[in-house]
Amino acid sequence: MIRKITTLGGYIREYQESVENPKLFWTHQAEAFYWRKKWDKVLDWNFEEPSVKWFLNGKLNITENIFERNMFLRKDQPAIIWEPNNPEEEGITLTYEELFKKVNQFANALQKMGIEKGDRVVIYMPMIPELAIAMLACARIGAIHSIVFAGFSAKSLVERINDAQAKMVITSDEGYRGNKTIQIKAIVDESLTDCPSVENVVVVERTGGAVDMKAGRDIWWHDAIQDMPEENEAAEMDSEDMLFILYTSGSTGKPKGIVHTTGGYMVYSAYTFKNVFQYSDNDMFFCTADIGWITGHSYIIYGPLLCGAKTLMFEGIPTFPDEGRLWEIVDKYQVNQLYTAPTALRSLMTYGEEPLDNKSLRSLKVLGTVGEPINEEAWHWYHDHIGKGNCPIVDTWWQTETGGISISPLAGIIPTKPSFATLPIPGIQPVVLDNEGKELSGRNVEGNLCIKFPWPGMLRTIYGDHERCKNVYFSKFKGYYFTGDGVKRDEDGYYRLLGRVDDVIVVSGHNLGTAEIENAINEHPLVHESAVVGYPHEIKGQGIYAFVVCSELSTGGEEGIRNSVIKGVSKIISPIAKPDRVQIVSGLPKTRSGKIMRRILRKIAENNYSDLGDISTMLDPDLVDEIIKGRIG
Ligand code: 7RM
Repeated sequence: MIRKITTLGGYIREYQESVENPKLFWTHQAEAFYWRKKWDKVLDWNFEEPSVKWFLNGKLNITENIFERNMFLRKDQPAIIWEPNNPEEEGITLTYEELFKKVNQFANALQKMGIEKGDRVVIYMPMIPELAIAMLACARIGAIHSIVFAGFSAKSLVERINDAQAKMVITSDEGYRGNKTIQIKAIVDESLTDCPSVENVVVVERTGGAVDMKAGRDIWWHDAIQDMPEENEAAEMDSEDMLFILYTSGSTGKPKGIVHTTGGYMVYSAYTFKNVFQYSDNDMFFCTADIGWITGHSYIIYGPLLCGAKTLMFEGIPTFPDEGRLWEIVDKYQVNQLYTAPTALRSLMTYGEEPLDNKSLRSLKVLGTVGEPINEEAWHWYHDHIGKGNCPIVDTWWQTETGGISISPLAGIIPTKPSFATLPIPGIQPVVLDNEGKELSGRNVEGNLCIKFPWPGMLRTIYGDHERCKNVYFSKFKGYYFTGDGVKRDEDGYYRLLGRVDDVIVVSGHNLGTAEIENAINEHPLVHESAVVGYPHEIKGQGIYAFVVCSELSTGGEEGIRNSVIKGVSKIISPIAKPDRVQIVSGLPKTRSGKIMRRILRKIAENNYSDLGDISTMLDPDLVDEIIKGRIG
């Protein structure tokens, strides 16, 4: 069992230990797991190549740590609780034993179809239990899963399948999302005309909608598992064998296949899950992310299941059939920990408190956020209306590349402060570097967030392109892992994330983080959300361009809002941070995971939008034309 930190003193002690003797610290954590053969060296690393190896020559299987290790205590305990898109449809609960059998059965099916250790399998599926089963079955037999969020286009899917040279795609006929039905298999079919490496496609029947099945290539899931035994001997994996590849968009357009390996990722995802959320036996944990993102990998599946937790998996969206859906789910399953994104909160806030009217929400103990800075207004709304003032908020900073939460309060242990991710997780050694690479020590400093010592959950490489991994993360600041984020360490030693460093605006020599300005703008009562970018300005070097989404227009109309937004920023931060241009828009261009695409807005603000680059990950591409039409300047 992973030990849980329970007091602030405990955190301080454990953090110190993790810095003074990281190898010993992680040895203790790793010993909580079942290893077929123990490692003979804890860590081997250098950040120049880079090369990072944890628990060297240790042999294990991550699913043995989820199933065999939990079976004695939790055989009949729910593992995955699945809530369908349509609340009228019945949900599904899989106990540890039931899930284990299904994973084994599908693992056997994969092997029968010729999938071997090391083969890449792309999973392109809606949020249904088979997605979890498929992913764990891959891990069971040592195949490398690469999950692609089922909202991605055929073109994005092709790019990922080909980069990974996947031998198989696992998908479903269609998917439900709110009141829409998504043609998932049709997108796979369209993609596969350009993917010669794929030999087979396994198709889960979700909706029963008509699909084309290509003879010799496509096979139904229910046929594939026919007569398959419910036992499967787990493949013996080396600690540093690849567990999965997960693609994340890069600044140059071509997605990066982030590689995570078995031993380190296992230890790190479980350790952070238990400690950050302070999960206790029998709690119900609900992470609203899609498993297609790292948040879903680490905190719907691996972290919770490794800890023997009950993890809720939701197929639908927060606004279907109405805006109270998330809160209804919290009450229905008596959720104890809720983990979601600020963007979801900001959009739910716009419906006011009415969707909360007949909801209790009293089961909640911990609230979490991830993905972007949470502005103070959303923080307070979450705290007051969802947590009823009783639940600590963990603002968790991390990345696909870090594998798990890296800077965050431990719930109820580290005192929180709105819009601060607070302190590093034990084992994480963050540093603030100036642009010349000098470490800024002490309090009240601001600069580039880097990490100076390896941790078990960190990426090992970019699949097929180690040179790119080196260039992106290990070259700008020699000897450090560079996160790409700007950060401030305040007078309490707390970390506040300031957005991507390429989002810094330099106005008349002053460095301003976009997040800080956006925060100030969002305090305006009529502002729903905003995005700030820089544009070339003759006098100041860069001017500040704000795109603002309003819930309604005040009596003064657009002009009134513009003026009050500018006044507000001036008062909250300083007149230096005053936006030069404020454009009211109906929405912001976002990725499907909810991140604002500032790259696009920057080009529009710079009046240079003939080539916007890859916009295939954008949620609502129609917005772009509207924003260009309303452009100021
Ligand atoms: C987990 C995830 C990573 C980027 C990261 C940041 C931003 C994530 C926070 C945050 C401020 C947070 N992985 N980010 N969490 N910024 N506060 N709590 O989102 O690979 O998709 O994105 O997201 O810029 O570098 S990710």
